[in-house]
Amino acid sequence: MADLATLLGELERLVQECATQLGQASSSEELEAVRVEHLGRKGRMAGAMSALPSLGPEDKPVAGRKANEVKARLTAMLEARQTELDRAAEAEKLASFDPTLPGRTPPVGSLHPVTLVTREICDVFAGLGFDVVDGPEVENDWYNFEALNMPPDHPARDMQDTLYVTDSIVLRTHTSPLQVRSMLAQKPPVAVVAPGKVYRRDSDLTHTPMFHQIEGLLVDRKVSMADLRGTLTAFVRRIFGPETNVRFRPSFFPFTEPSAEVDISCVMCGGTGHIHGETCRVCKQTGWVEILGCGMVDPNVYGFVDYDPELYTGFAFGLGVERVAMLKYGIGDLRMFFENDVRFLSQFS
Ligand code: 2NL
Repeated sequence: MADLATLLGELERLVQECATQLGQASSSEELEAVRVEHLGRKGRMAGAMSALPSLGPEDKPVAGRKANEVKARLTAMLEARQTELDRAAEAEKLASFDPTLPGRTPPVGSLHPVTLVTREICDVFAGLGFDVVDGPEVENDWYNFEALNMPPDHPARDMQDTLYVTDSIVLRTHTSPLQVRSMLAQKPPVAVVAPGKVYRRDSDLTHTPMFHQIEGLLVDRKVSMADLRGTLTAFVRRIFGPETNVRFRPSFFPFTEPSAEVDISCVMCGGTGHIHGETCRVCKQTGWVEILGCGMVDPNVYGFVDYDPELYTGFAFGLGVERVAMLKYGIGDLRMFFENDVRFLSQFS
């Protein structure tokens, strides 16, 4: 016959010893070992309880109650110690790094200078009431040449200059076809700017087979050369600064009459031709740099889009985006735009 007092004593000792061991346990693994030793299926608790059946009938409920109480205390002790260990581990983790350090900035990328300049130019014209249009880069030759007063025998249509897809389909050589499409789609007044990629059969230090152009067109009653001069002067001063001077030189394009090329006072030397006592490399000492071509829309063009040339006049212009970007940012080499070297590109964000 087992003795109740011995059993109760054993249970109480178990609690004491568990407490001592828990104080020394310093990891989850050690904690688990303590739990198994005391509460496991073959542990000390189970061992002590094996004496229960041989207790007297009046002692059994007393021992049973004590056993439940001890079990609850052991469980609570184990949990409390686990929480303590978790906290200590967390504190150690926090102490091992400095949360006030700045962190690593991921590379976020930036817009290509051609994109930036395209947007800037289109924004200026949008502010003047122009619509921004786009359309196909592969064009029927009617839109690219015929409707622009360039008949089949025109020299610019030569295989030497144009990238042909078939006999009558080309990679657009300018964005003018977008403006032809705009005129076919609506009656005057039309005011559009057409940015986009254009293609020419040309490749050397200063020419790439693909480059970016922006063309503009305004057609209405009584549009004059003075409107052209005023609009382009305002535009140039918005892009290159209010001190920029402008001059118009007579020129020729098949789709405008009269035609002109526009120079601006050199962005590098301010029009003096010299910089830091040396001749300016940008304007080659002339004080001027060419920025765009323009003119009054040739009346022949109106015939192709069914506008009455007696009623309407208009102006048009075209410029190369890479060229504007080179002047604006002082980039000396056209190839920079196409190499996509991040050290170059990241300077324009
Ligand atoms: C340049 C300058 C230019 C145009 C483009 C144009 C468009 C239509 C009608 C008339 Cl739909 N003209 N565009 C006009 C003048 C100059 O580009 O340097 N081009 C080679």
